[in-house]
Amino acid sequence: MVKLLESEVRTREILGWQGLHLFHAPLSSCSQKVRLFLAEKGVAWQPHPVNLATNENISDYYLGINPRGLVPALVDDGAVHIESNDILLHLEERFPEPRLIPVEKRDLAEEMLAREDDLHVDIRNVTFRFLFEPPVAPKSPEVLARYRAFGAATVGGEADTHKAAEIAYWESYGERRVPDAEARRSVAAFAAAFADLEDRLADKPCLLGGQVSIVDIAWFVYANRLRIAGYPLARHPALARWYDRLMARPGWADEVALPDMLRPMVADHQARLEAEGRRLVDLCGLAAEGQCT
Ligand SMILES: N[C@@H](CCC(=O)N[C@@H](CS)C(=O)NCC(=O)O)C(=O)O
Repeated sequence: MVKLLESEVRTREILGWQGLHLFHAPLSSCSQKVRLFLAEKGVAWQPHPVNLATNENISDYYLGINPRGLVPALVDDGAVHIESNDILLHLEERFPEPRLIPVEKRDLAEEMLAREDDLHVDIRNVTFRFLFEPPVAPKSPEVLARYRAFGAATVGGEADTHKAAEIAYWESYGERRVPDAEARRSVAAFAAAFADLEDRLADKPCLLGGQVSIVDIAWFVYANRLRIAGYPLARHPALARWYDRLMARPGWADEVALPDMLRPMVADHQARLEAEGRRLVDLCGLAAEGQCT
């Protein structure tokens, strides 16, 4: 699990914080996952919203908490945990009831979470292509210089490569945006993952069996993002039914709904894509399914 050493926490004030504090952002899929998990556990937590649009995550303060500059980050009685799936595993240990990882399925759960994490660049591609398009240089040279300069160079005592990968992504973003081939590849990666989930759901209501688990939470967030992006979930009937059942659980639909302030931007973007014949279904040669948002 990715936990920072105390010496790596440069924003020292948080070391004295008691209870659960979550640094998160509304539309961040990884934050949605952790918030849903906490709601299912019925645990109280203190929110610390981080504005990604203004690069608040690339501040001395936040990089002093998560040197990777990513949300979410959990501060639990002064200890910093990063990486959403590791945060969930930590929370499951800390608050075992209700169980969200069946004990006998822990290995499978970790494997399915790892597969979900592997698709993180793909969810970003889908978001930046089919929900909205960030400006050409969402992170200016000054912001990137800050990114390089602040925060610990190690995470959990080990030299960290994640920050360099993030910086490389943002440095080249302006030239490439999300090219057609990359968008198609990302959607195909989700289509393959959904086909696998479809098989798993053939004989059970949830991905690990009869009860909602950590794996349902994680994949629900991705299924929802793809649906909003215009992916026809009905291509996978059992998955679509599973999704509808989860949407009906108290609080789930609200958690993953597009924030009101983003709705006009997404609607404009998707109207433009439709007019240009560049929606997700057009680009990927899929049959459309009703309204995307
Ligand atoms: N593997 C990380 C990925 C975290 C991540 O990439 N978070 C995104 C939001 S979903 C972020 O903070 N992006 C920073 C930015 O947009 O500048 C995790 O699971 O926590």
